[in-house]
Amino acid sequence: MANEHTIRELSHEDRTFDPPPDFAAQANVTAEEYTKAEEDRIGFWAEKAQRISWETPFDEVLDWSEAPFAKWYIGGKLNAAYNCVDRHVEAGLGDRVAYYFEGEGGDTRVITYADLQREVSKTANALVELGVKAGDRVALYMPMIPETVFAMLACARIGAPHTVIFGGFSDRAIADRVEDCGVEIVITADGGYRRGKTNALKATVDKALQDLPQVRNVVVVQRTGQEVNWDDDRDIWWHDLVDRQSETHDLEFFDAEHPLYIMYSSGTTGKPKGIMHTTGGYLVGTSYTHWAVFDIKPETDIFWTAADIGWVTGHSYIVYGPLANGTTSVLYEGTPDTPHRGRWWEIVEKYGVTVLYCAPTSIRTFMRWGRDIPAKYDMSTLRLLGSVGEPINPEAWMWYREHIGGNNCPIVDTWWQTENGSILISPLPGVTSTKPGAAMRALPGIVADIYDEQGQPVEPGSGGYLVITEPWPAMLRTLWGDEERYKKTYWSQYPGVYFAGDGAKYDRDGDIWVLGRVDDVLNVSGHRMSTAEIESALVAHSMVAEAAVVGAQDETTGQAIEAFVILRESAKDRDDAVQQLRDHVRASIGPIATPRAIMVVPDLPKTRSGKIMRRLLKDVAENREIGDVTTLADASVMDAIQEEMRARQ
Ligand code: 6R9
Repeated sequence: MANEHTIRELSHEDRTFDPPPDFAAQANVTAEEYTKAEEDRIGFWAEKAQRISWETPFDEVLDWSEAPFAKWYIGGKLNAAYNCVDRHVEAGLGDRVAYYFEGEGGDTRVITYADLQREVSKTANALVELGVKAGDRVALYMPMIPETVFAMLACARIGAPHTVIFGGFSDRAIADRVEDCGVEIVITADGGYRRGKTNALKATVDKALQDLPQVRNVVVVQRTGQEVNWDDDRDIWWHDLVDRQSETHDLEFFDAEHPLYIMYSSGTTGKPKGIMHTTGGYLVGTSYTHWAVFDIKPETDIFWTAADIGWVTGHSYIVYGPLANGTTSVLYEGTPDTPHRGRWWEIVEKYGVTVLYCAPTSIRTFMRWGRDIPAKYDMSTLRLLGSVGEPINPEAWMWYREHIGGNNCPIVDTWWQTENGSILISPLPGVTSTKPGAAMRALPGIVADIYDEQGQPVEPGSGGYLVITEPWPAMLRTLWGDEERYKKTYWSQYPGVYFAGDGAKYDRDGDIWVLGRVDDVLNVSGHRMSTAEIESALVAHSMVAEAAVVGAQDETTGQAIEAFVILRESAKDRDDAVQQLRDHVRASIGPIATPRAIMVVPDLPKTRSGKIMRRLLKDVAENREIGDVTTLADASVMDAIQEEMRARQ
């Protein structure tokens, strides 16, 4: 029986899917990899480091003597951009395509590794001309265009850590980040394309920098051609600066622990955390996991991470992992419904995408639009599908498998965080028998567990807090300028152990299910439950495309469950829907999980990476002024929900 310190297991999944035999037969990784890593974890990571080219070999794999401050590959020297670009050209692969770029409006560019080498070298020379030195931070506020990759790699090439700010964030968010990490150079564009319209980026940067004279230069890519204000002393067009630079740039090599980038992650409270990654361990982690989890065959695969570069998923699996492995990727600028709802599948068909990696929020959106749309395209090239960012509801997993993967692609549900740098928990596609909705187990070389409040591992069949008990190469090294917060946030709940802040459970077979942020755990009459499982029960109903569940204050039960649902286009009768859904949850989970209220809404509040922001819904459910919305992808969503709420009262 679940006690008050563990999260109750609400659901169980009996469906399992073995890797298709022909897939397993050709897979990069076999089950022996787990045994090898268990026998000698440090030796395993020493071997994996050979995927990377080191100018000076490292003499020690891990120094954990000043835990929780880790050092990996001590004494090693390397250059991240050399590993992602130059070494492939030197190996004779200059003609291989690095990116098929697809603009939202249909403009395209094909960028080979040789092109990439020239563009990155030119951009590096440009940054040097602006006085950027190793260690200086450079901020990027960009659309999803090739120049974003050129700029990131140019920074890496000269040892200047980049901090990429998601192009949807506000001037306030830019100002906070520029100030926190002492940025003096910002790279942006006049604007980007979003849903067929242009959104202003330069204008937002101008506003952000009003009171920040520390920024010496703003480099501006011309993307949309829209009108921009210009400060002659500060602003420079990318084409004026970069185009005239030399196509070669002399490399310098950096220490394995040299900072590669800082990525800000907003907590629910307090100022954003500057998560810092370094060079050697991060490249080893992203390269290895990209190869193992996505079974990458660089000669033949067309890999597509359909995510934003401003999210860690883009850093690790659009840029560093795929390029370190010499992969051909798709880079798509726009939204899935521009100019029509089949855009993604058109891209899969056009480029013959073999491996697709995206977020559950996208899959649920496609479910809402209906299966007829993907059915119109030839997607037979797909051989593997991935999911990241949130728990994937079992029904969304099944839909992905059937309607996108044609029932023969393994699905890897990959759990990790900005802090982790690379995937930590995931099936291995040629090895694992997968279950819809489960991230399954830690990858080889990673040691994860689920603890109760006292720090004891929980038993199969119950839940608690997800922890990583041993350091790993791509882990964050600190929070920029705030070592105390680093220790307190991640290493203080259980001494010496990384606390992820996620709830998780072991199912009866001992496989891991990640249940989302611990702040999202509900407590109804003393029963601790996860929002994810109740949401999955709702999504399992044929009328529902998406659901978000929150715990709202309740005088008798402590908290009561309130659900917000988006109906599928095929489901219309709303009054009847609410009653049916309440009965459905009661029947599938039990009376304890019956929502007090279910509200049908047109959309849900989400972050840039598609995570539902439950705290805003909680504000609505508890009749409060809604909190900070600066990291919301589309702020108008909350207005629509409050409108519905008023109509209901
Ligand atoms: C890569 C990324 C991290 C948080 C993480 C967790 C949630 C990510 C998940 C998942 C369940 C998965 N999360 N992947 N939850 N299953 N496969 O998303 O990084 O933006 O830092 O978010 O996302 O709650 O703690 P980040």
